[in-house]
Order: sequence, then structure tokens, then C-alpha cells
Amino acid sequence: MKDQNHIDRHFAASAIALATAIVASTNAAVVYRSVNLVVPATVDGVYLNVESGAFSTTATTPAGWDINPYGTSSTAISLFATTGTGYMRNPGAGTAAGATRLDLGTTIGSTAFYYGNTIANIGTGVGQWTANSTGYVGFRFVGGDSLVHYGWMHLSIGSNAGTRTIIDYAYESTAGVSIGTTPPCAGDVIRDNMVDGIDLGAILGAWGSTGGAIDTDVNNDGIVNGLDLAAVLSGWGPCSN
Ligand SMILES: [Ca+2]
Ligand SMILES: [Ca+2]
Repeated sequence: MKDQNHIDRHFAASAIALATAIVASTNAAVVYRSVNLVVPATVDGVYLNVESGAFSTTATTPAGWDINPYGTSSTAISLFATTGTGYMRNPGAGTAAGATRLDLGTTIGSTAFYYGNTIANIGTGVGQWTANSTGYVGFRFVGGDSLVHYGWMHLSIGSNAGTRTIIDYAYESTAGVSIGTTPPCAGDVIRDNMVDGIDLGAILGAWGSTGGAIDTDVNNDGIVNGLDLAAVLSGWGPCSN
């Protein structure tokens, strides 16, 4: 765990709205947390209270936990749901089961379809996951205000589903308001709230590849190339929000 690396950041929903065309009230705000939270390959995995950031890997704690990736399979990750929690199906996946991988720019809101307990399959179908890659799981949960909120978690999958990490996650603090799978700081490949030579080095090191378990494929088009480099250069410096 790298709990000491938690970075809480709040930024105006208006910035997100530009990218995702969501409708947000003036008080809406996305809460973003960089956590690098390893999900143990166990029957418990990790239970996370989205709003407080509290988590546990040993039992159904902390109080009010909302999302729970877990499991020992090498070809799937299980996603356990508590009352009110749902995991979004990829909008392009038809009625497929377990198609939980979302692309960049996906809107998570009231019109989406949500599974209860479901899985993140390793496979080639729409909404399935690839080893050594990253992707987004959209979810809904019941907040401390007893209302439905929307959020996403950004997962890194290693060589198999037994190696996975919640890189970061975000949720909309205003109940009922949609959220998009849009990172708060494009080009921050190594998520430390700064776009710098470390991010540039990661891009160059992954040049020509599909990206891998680090988000070097910034624009999510399946290849690391000049477009991703341009995103790093254009975002150079401290992330502002
Ligand atoms: Ca960085
Ligand atoms: Ca790319």
C-alpha cells in the first residue's frame, strides 16, 4: 500500500463537462484520488469506501464500503457489490455479461446499464480486458447522503488478473450527476500531479507499443506514438485544477 501517496484533488466539473458533455450543476465537483492500491489476489481483495478513501483487505470493512475488486482467477477479476453499488457495462458491448472495461471519454451516469456482482474478463470482446494494460471501471454507489453517486476506478492489469492495482479513482460529489472517464491531468503518465521528464521517459520507453500496464497510451488509441508525446509536451509542468 502506498497510502501516504494519496493525493486528494478537487476540480471544477465545468472542466470535465468540456470533455464529456455532461450536465453538471454549479456545485458539482469531481473528487479525484491517486491511490496505487494493490488488489490482493484473494477472496477478499480490497474493500473501498469511495468517499472517505478508507479501505481494507481482510474483511468486509471499512464501514460503508462501496466497491470491492477481488478474486484469485488468472483470467478474470471479480467485482463484488454492496447494496446500491453497480458496475457499468461498456456501452458498445450489447447485452454481454462482464463487459466492464470502459474507454476514455465514457460517461457514467443514470442512463448506463449496471451489473451487480460481476467480473472483469480477460479477453478480446468489447468491454473485456487485456493483460498488461490499463482501463476504467465505471460504478455507482450510495453516498453518505443516502443518494446515488457515480464514479470510476482506473485499474492496471499485469501479466494476468492476479496482478492488479487501483491506480486512481474519482467520483462526483453531487448525487445524480454524471462523471466521465477523463483523467484530471492528461500527460501525467506516472501519476504524481506533475507532467515532466519522468512521463516523457515512460512514453519514449514504450514507443510503438500498445502501452502496457502504465498509461503511456495517453489518448487510448492502441499505440504509443507522437500523439501521446504531444499530450505530454502540451501538459508540461504542474497539473493545474
Ligand atoms: Ca507525472
Ligand atoms: Ca496513443
